[in-house]
Amino acid sequence: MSETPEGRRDVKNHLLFEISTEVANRVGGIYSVIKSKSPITTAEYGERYCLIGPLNRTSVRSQTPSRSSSPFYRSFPVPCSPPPPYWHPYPPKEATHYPLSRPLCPPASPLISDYDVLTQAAVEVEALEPTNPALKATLDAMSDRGIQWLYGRWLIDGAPRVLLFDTGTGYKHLDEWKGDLWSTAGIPCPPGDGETNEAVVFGYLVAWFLGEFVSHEQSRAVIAHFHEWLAGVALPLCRKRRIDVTTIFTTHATLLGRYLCAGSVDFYNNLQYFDVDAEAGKRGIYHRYCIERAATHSCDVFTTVSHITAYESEHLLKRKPDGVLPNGLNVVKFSAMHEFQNLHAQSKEKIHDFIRGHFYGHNDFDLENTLYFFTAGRYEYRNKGVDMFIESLARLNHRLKISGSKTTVVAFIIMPAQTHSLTVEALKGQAVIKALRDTVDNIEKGIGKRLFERALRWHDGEQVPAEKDLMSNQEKVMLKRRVYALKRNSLPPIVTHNMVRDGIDDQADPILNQIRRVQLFNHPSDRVKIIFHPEFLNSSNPVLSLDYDDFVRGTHLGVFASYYEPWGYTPAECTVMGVPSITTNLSGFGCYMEELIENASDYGIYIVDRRMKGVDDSVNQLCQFMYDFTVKSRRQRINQRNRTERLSDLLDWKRMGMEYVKARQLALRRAYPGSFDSKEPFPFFDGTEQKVSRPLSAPGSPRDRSGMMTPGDFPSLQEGMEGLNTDDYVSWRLPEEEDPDDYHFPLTLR
Ligand code: G6P
Ligand code: 1S3
Repeated sequence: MSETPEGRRDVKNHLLFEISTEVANRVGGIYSVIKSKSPITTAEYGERYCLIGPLNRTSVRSQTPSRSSSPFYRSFPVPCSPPPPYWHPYPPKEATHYPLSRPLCPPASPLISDYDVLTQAAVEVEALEPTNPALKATLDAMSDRGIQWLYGRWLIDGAPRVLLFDTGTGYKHLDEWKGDLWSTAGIPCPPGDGETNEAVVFGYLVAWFLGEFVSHEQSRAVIAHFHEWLAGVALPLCRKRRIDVTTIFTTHATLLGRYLCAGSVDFYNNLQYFDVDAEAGKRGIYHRYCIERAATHSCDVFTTVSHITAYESEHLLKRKPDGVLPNGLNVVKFSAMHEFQNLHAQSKEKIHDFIRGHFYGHNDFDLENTLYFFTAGRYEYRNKGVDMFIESLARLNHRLKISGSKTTVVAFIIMPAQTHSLTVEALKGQAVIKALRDTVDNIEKGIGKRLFERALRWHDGEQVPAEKDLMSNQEKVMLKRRVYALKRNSLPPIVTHNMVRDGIDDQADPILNQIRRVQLFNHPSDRVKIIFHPEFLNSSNPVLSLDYDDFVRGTHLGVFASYYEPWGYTPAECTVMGVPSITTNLSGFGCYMEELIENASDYGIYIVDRRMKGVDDSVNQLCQFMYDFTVKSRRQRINQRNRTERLSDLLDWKRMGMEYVKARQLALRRAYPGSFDSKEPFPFFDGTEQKVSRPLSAPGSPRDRSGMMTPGDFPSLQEGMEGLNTDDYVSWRLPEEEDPDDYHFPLTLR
């Protein structure tokens, strides 16, 4: 990468473009990454930051991307097809009407109907007129060639600027671009792969934009940060066309990793032996693999999200990442510790309500002595460890039974699959319980009224009214009818929805089949009950009316026994909500926590060894973790939740974001070495007002890690970092444990 003939580009006030197909497009984990990272990135860059994505009209219109309708699903190699393409625990947001202050730029053509744009803008983006001259000139030039786009503010925390290209307006060049990709980069694009076509069109539009933009903006350096192979086509183009930008590529998983793990391959022990081209070819993804590998080798700085995926990338993509950029979260702290504990109790009460309905006629277990476990994620049966979860639940059931435990575990599986409706039983359960509650409320009111009236007329020497006289005959009949309605000849159902798999019924569903195999049928004698909710959680759901966050808060333990999990947001989300979780040492999150905390299980992070142990031993370890959890007293659970919640600063972007800073620093230094004097500190931030605030820092920790580096440290990311003040990010330590007696325990403690 050369510097401009006119002189050096200003690296200090450089511009940052972040490119992903999940910008303002709720699809999966990458959406969570860029959305939750937005506040710290906009705080650092302000107007110098812009996200680039496709204008995904189809998914915008339907609000819920589906495999067939969304051009930007990542296809999954799941043998138990067809799962929903993307999963995220949060259901799509309700559309809130947002006034469009400006028209779409350029004026809308029939290709983007007002309806489409209004819906997109209404949900996520407020349209803006570009004011930056270089941006305006570039977009005008693209408009003149018939490319449509939407520029505006993404209506999320930080309100970053976004530029969404309507890929539909670029399809007229598809054949030409496919030919060019073959002749310039040797990447083949067979016909009939819509996902790759989208990636090609989007990639060419982005490369076009960047090339044009840097010809107008000649004074400042530009960093283009690409996420995942779907956004990666532009990378070889930038390199071949010698576009004067510096590039970063972050892969959030590898294509081959997903495909191989979903099969029955001993993935981790054979990583270095796979014939990657042949494996990609066998699975019909050779051309996609070529794009991913070209992106990996064309970028200035190559990164991934965890060390385990870095290792995988080194072998499957044949380049050792320069660093690891782990995923963070926007941590919202409550002013007092007990607030999140209260939220747990409130949400748990709502789950109790659901359970009363679901188990009507079989409410023979004590809810005060019931624990809620759950797993959640995209329906990747083996990769997300559902197979192991169900097997270990069966063993847990056996152990609880033989130990004579009074504890009941209700295990939820929240994994969207193909369904066509809620089951009649699920709806009926909630209805009969509601009717019973209404009747009891009415009787209660009637009894209260009668008691009051009789007490008013009470005279000396009279008996106080007897309870049996307070209930009218009509009320007794009503109550009997409600109680009889609770009779049920069948066991409480496992699944809340009618499932369709491969167009037939639920016979082919791997989760249901394994539940059948281990015979966890919600029998009264079972100490472990299972509920499979194959849908997003949503507070407007008539059966389990809770949003995902509220549901998680109300549970006791999240279980994520993943086999393939580059990072894994689900256990991280549990942690910041103070909910203990079980993860594995094959997940990026699990490895990170294991590395950082000596006695992780004390802090509510249990890590199953799926690396060194055989499958059976891992299942037993998982079962043991769950069993140990069931014997904790309420007080122990409360204490553990407090400790779990205190880990949340570890996952805050204020700390994790440092790795992104380092990657950008490295990219600039690689592209513009002459602009840096290694002896002088690199003036990273413009001024103190843009500095990311100091994370919680208190003395003492389970392991003395003072002076520790941040989680992604790789030697190359440290290149030229001597002068960079990283104190604000790296001086984090686990806060001192407070005296448990500081916490006000309720009287109901066991
Ligand atoms: C929170 C609430 C307590 C409640 C407890 C139940 O700590 O503040 O009032 O007793 O949760 O905990 P458990 O683990 O039994 O759901
Ligand atoms: C990927 O999404 P996934 O669920 O397909 O990217 C996420 C964000 O980096 C990551 O957390 C997850 O493990 C990956 O698998």
